Amino acid sequence: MQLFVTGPAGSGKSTFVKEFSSFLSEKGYSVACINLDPATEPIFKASKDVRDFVKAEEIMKKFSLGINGALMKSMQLIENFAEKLKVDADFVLYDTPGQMELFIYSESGRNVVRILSDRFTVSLFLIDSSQAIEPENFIAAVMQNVIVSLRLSIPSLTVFTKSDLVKLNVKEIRKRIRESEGVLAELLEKVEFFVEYTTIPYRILTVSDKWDGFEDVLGALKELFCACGDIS
Ligand SMILES: Nc1nc2c(ncn2[C@@H]2O[C@H](COP(=O)(O)OP(=O)(O)O)[C@@H](O)[C@H]2O)c(=O)[nH]1
Ligand SMILES: [Mg+2]
Repeated sequence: MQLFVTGPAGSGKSTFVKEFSSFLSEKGYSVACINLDPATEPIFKASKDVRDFVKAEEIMKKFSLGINGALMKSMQLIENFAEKLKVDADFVLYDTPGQMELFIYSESGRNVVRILSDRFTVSLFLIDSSQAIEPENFIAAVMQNVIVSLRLSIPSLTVFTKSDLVKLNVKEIRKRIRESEGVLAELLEKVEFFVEYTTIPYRILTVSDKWDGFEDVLGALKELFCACGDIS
Protein backbone atom coordinates (compact mmCIF):
# COMPACT_ATOMS: atom_id res chain seq x y z
CA MET A 1 0.00 0.00 0.00
CA GLN A 2 1.26 3.49 -0.90
CA LEU A 3 0.48 5.95 1.92
CA PHE A 4 0.91 9.65 1.20
CA VAL A 5 0.98 11.58 4.46
CA THR A 6 -0.34 15.07 3.65
CA GLY A 7 -1.44 18.09 5.68
CA PRO A 8 -0.42 21.62 6.64
CA ALA A 9 3.03 22.45 8.03
CA GLY A 10 3.37 21.44 11.67
CA SER A 11 0.42 19.04 11.60
CA GLY A 12 2.73 16.17 12.54
CA LYS A 13 3.41 14.46 9.19
CA SER A 14 7.09 13.62 9.72
CA THR A 15 6.44 12.46 13.28
CA PHE A 16 3.56 10.29 12.07
CA VAL A 17 5.70 8.69 9.34
CA LYS A 18 8.38 7.88 11.92
CA GLU A 19 6.01 6.45 14.54
CA PHE A 20 3.46 4.74 12.31
CA SER A 21 6.25 3.01 10.38
CA SER A 22 7.64 1.62 13.67
CA PHE A 23 4.15 0.50 14.63
CA LEU A 24 3.68 -1.32 11.32
CA SER A 25 7.14 -2.93 11.53
CA GLU A 26 6.34 -4.17 15.00
CA LYS A 27 3.19 -5.79 13.56
CA GLY A 28 5.42 -7.74 11.17
CA TYR A 29 4.76 -5.79 7.96
CA SER A 30 7.58 -4.77 5.67
CA VAL A 31 7.70 -0.98 5.68
CA ALA A 32 9.60 1.70 3.78
CA CYS A 33 9.64 5.45 4.44
CA ILE A 34 10.30 7.90 1.63
CA ASN A 35 11.10 11.58 2.13
CA LEU A 36 9.44 13.72 -0.56
CA ASP A 37 10.26 17.02 1.17
CA PRO A 38 13.19 18.66 -0.69
CA ALA A 39 13.62 21.26 2.08
CA THR A 40 13.83 19.03 5.18
CA GLU A 41 16.10 16.25 6.42
CA PRO A 42 14.02 13.21 7.34
CA ILE A 43 13.63 12.44 11.06
CA PHE A 44 13.05 8.76 10.22
CA LYS A 45 15.20 6.16 8.48
CA ALA A 46 14.43 6.93 4.84
CA SER A 47 14.69 4.13 2.27
CA LYS A 48 14.71 6.87 -0.38
CA ASP A 49 15.22 10.58 0.10
CA VAL A 50 14.48 13.22 -2.56
CA ARG A 51 17.26 15.28 -0.99
CA ASP A 52 19.77 12.82 -2.43
CA PHE A 53 18.66 14.23 -5.80
CA VAL A 54 17.39 17.76 -5.07
CA LYS A 55 18.00 20.04 -2.11
CA ALA A 56 15.75 23.13 -2.01
CA GLU A 57 18.52 25.31 -0.54
CA GLU A 58 20.87 24.41 -3.41
CA ILE A 59 18.16 25.12 -5.99
CA MET A 60 17.72 28.57 -4.41
CA LYS A 61 21.40 29.35 -5.01
CA LYS A 62 21.74 27.69 -8.41
CA PHE A 63 18.70 29.38 -9.99
CA SER A 64 18.71 32.55 -7.82
CA LEU A 65 15.22 31.80 -6.53
CA GLY A 66 13.41 32.60 -3.31
CA ILE A 67 12.23 29.73 -1.16
CA ASN A 68 8.82 29.36 -2.84
CA GLY A 69 10.28 29.44 -6.35
CA ALA A 70 12.95 26.94 -5.30
CA LEU A 71 10.34 24.57 -3.91
CA MET A 72 8.30 24.74 -7.12
CA LYS A 73 11.44 24.12 -9.17
CA SER A 74 12.44 21.25 -6.89
CA MET A 75 9.07 19.60 -7.40
CA GLN A 76 9.47 19.82 -11.18
CA LEU A 77 12.89 18.19 -10.91
CA ILE A 78 11.55 15.47 -8.61
CA GLU A 79 9.04 14.54 -11.29
CA ASN A 80 11.92 13.52 -13.59
CA PHE A 81 13.34 10.92 -11.23
CA ALA A 82 10.21 9.87 -9.31
CA GLU A 83 10.58 6.37 -10.80
CA LYS A 84 13.83 6.03 -8.83
CA LEU A 85 11.95 6.58 -5.57
CA LYS A 86 9.86 3.45 -5.98
CA VAL A 87 10.37 0.69 -3.43
CA ASP A 88 8.66 -2.58 -2.73
CA ALA A 89 7.11 -3.09 0.73
CA ASP A 90 3.77 -3.97 2.32
CA PHE A 91 3.47 -0.31 3.35
CA VAL A 92 5.34 2.57 1.73
CA LEU A 93 4.93 5.82 3.70
CA TYR A 94 5.64 9.09 1.92
CA ASP A 95 6.39 12.21 3.94
CA THR A 96 5.29 15.17 1.83
CA PRO A 97 6.54 18.79 1.79
CA GLY A 98 5.70 21.13 4.66
CA GLN A 99 4.14 23.47 2.12
CA MET A 100 1.10 21.40 1.35
CA GLU A 101 -0.03 23.64 -1.52
CA LEU A 102 3.19 22.85 -3.35
CA PHE A 103 2.27 19.23 -3.48
CA ILE A 104 -1.48 19.50 -3.91
CA TYR A 105 -1.71 22.41 -6.33
CA SER A 106 1.29 21.90 -8.59
CA GLU A 107 1.00 19.70 -11.65
CA SER A 108 4.40 18.23 -10.73
CA GLY A 109 3.19 17.16 -7.27
CA ARG A 110 0.22 15.41 -8.81
CA ASN A 111 2.44 13.71 -11.37
CA VAL A 112 4.81 12.48 -8.68
CA VAL A 113 1.86 10.88 -6.87
CA ARG A 114 0.64 9.34 -10.13
CA ILE A 115 4.06 7.82 -10.85
CA LEU A 116 4.39 6.35 -7.35
CA SER A 117 0.81 5.09 -7.07
CA ASP A 118 -0.42 1.55 -7.39
CA ARG A 119 -3.97 0.27 -7.00
CA PHE A 120 -3.74 0.52 -3.21
CA THR A 121 -2.86 4.18 -2.83
CA VAL A 122 -4.27 6.47 -0.18
CA SER A 123 -3.58 9.82 1.44
CA LEU A 124 -3.77 10.40 5.15
CA PHE A 125 -4.61 14.08 5.63
CA LEU A 126 -3.21 15.13 9.00
CA ILE A 127 -4.54 18.08 10.91
CA ASP A 128 -3.60 19.29 14.39
CA SER A 129 -6.55 18.55 16.73
CA SER A 130 -6.22 22.01 18.25
CA GLN A 131 -7.07 23.42 14.80
CA ALA A 132 -10.39 21.61 14.74
CA ILE A 133 -12.06 22.35 18.07
CA GLU A 134 -14.33 25.07 16.70
CA PRO A 135 -17.12 23.74 14.46
CA GLU A 136 -16.12 25.93 11.49
CA ASN A 137 -12.50 24.76 11.71
CA PHE A 138 -13.51 21.14 12.05
CA ILE A 139 -15.63 21.34 8.92
CA ALA A 140 -12.94 23.30 7.07
CA ALA A 141 -10.42 20.55 7.92
CA VAL A 142 -12.65 17.80 6.61
CA MET A 143 -13.33 19.81 3.46
CA GLN A 144 -9.62 20.37 2.91
CA ASN A 145 -9.21 16.63 3.03
CA VAL A 146 -11.79 16.27 0.27
CA ILE A 147 -9.82 18.76 -1.80
CA VAL A 148 -6.65 16.70 -1.33
CA SER A 149 -8.53 13.63 -2.43
CA LEU A 150 -9.90 15.36 -5.53
CA ARG A 151 -6.60 16.98 -6.49
CA LEU A 152 -4.55 13.80 -6.13
CA SER A 153 -7.34 11.51 -7.38
CA ILE A 154 -6.85 9.09 -4.51
CA PRO A 155 -8.94 8.38 -1.43
CA SER A 156 -7.92 10.40 1.61
CA LEU A 157 -8.70 9.92 5.28
CA THR A 158 -8.72 12.82 7.74
CA VAL A 159 -6.54 12.08 10.77
CA PHE A 160 -6.57 14.46 13.73
CA THR A 161 -3.12 14.51 15.38
CA LYS A 162 -1.70 15.36 18.82
CA SER A 163 -4.62 13.76 20.65
CA ASP A 164 -2.46 13.79 23.79
CA LEU A 165 -2.83 17.60 23.83
CA VAL A 166 -6.44 17.99 22.70
CA LYS A 167 -9.20 15.40 22.85
CA LEU A 168 -11.66 16.12 20.06
CA ASN A 169 -15.25 15.41 20.90
CA VAL A 170 -16.91 15.10 17.53
CA LYS A 171 -20.37 14.52 19.00
CA GLU A 172 -20.03 17.76 20.93
CA ILE A 173 -18.76 19.66 17.87
CA ARG A 174 -21.71 18.46 15.81
CA LYS A 175 -24.11 19.41 18.57
CA ARG A 176 -22.65 22.90 18.58
CA ILE A 177 -23.11 23.13 14.83
CA ARG A 178 -26.79 22.26 15.17
CA GLU A 179 -27.29 24.67 18.04
CA SER A 180 -25.44 27.65 16.58
CA GLU A 181 -27.30 30.65 15.21
CA GLY A 182 -26.88 33.29 12.53
CA VAL A 183 -25.71 33.23 8.91
CA LEU A 184 -22.62 31.17 9.61
CA ALA A 185 -24.74 28.61 11.43
CA GLU A 186 -26.92 28.16 8.37
CA LEU A 187 -23.88 27.64 6.18
CA LEU A 188 -22.36 25.18 8.65
CA GLU A 189 -25.56 23.20 8.86
CA LYS A 190 -25.69 22.84 5.08
CA VAL A 191 -22.04 21.91 4.86
CA GLU A 192 -22.44 19.31 7.58
CA PHE A 193 -24.47 17.18 5.16
CA PHE A 194 -21.56 17.32 2.79
CA VAL A 195 -19.13 16.34 5.55
CA GLU A 196 -21.31 13.40 6.48
CA TYR A 197 -21.66 12.34 2.87
CA THR A 198 -17.93 12.44 2.22
CA THR A 199 -16.40 11.21 5.46
CA ILE A 200 -18.66 8.99 7.52
CA PRO A 201 -17.58 5.75 5.84
CA TYR A 202 -14.03 6.57 6.91
CA ARG A 203 -14.99 7.79 10.44
CA ILE A 204 -13.03 10.24 12.53
CA LEU A 205 -9.49 9.12 13.34
CA THR A 206 -7.42 10.67 16.13
CA VAL A 207 -3.76 9.83 16.82
CA SER A 208 -0.77 10.86 18.90
CA ASP A 209 2.94 10.22 18.62
CA LYS A 210 2.54 7.79 21.56
CA TRP A 211 0.78 5.47 19.06
CA ASP A 212 -2.74 6.26 20.32
CA GLY A 213 -5.24 5.55 17.57
CA PHE A 214 -2.78 3.69 15.31
CA GLU A 215 -4.85 0.48 15.40
CA ASP A 216 -7.86 2.50 14.22
CA VAL A 217 -5.88 4.01 11.35
CA LEU A 218 -4.67 0.57 10.26
CA GLY A 219 -8.23 -0.76 10.53
CA ALA A 220 -9.58 2.11 8.42
CA LEU A 221 -6.90 1.55 5.77
CA LYS A 222 -7.75 -2.12 5.54
CA GLU A 223 -11.45 -1.31 5.41
CA LEU A 224 -10.89 1.14 2.59
CA PHE A 225 -9.53 -1.57 0.36
CA CYS A 226 -11.34 -4.58 1.74
CA ALA A 227 -13.33 -4.99 -1.45
CA CYS A 228 -10.06 -5.39 -3.37
CA GLY A 229 -8.62 -8.28 -1.36
CA ASP A 230 -5.07 -8.49 0.04
CA ILE A 231 -3.67 -4.99 0.55
CA SER A 232 -0.01 -5.84 0.92
N1 LIG B 1 2.38 16.60 21.83
C1 LIG B 1 2.52 16.14 20.58
N2 LIG B 1 3.34 16.77 19.72
C2 LIG B 1 3.48 16.27 18.47
C3 LIG B 1 2.77 15.11 18.05
N3 LIG B 1 3.07 14.87 16.76
C4 LIG B 1 3.95 15.83 16.39
N4 LIG B 1 4.20 16.68 17.40
C5 LIG B 1 5.09 17.87 17.40
O1 LIG B 1 4.59 18.81 16.46
C6 LIG B 1 5.65 19.48 15.79
C7 LIG B 1 5.49 19.34 14.28
O2 LIG B 1 5.64 17.99 13.94
P1 LIG B 1 6.21 17.52 12.53
O3 LIG B 1 6.13 16.04 12.49
O4 LIG B 1 7.54 18.13 12.27
O5 LIG B 1 5.14 18.18 11.54
P2 LIG B 1 5.16 18.34 9.94
O6 LIG B 1 5.59 19.74 9.65
O7 LIG B 1 3.73 18.13 9.50
O8 LIG B 1 6.08 17.31 9.40
C8 LIG B 1 6.92 18.85 16.33
O9 LIG B 1 7.44 19.69 17.33
C9 LIG B 1 6.47 17.52 16.90
O10 LIG B 1 7.29 17.08 17.94
C10 LIG B 1 1.88 14.46 19.00
O11 LIG B 1 1.21 13.46 18.74
N5 LIG B 1 1.81 15.03 20.24
MG1 LIG C 1 7.76 17.47 8.15
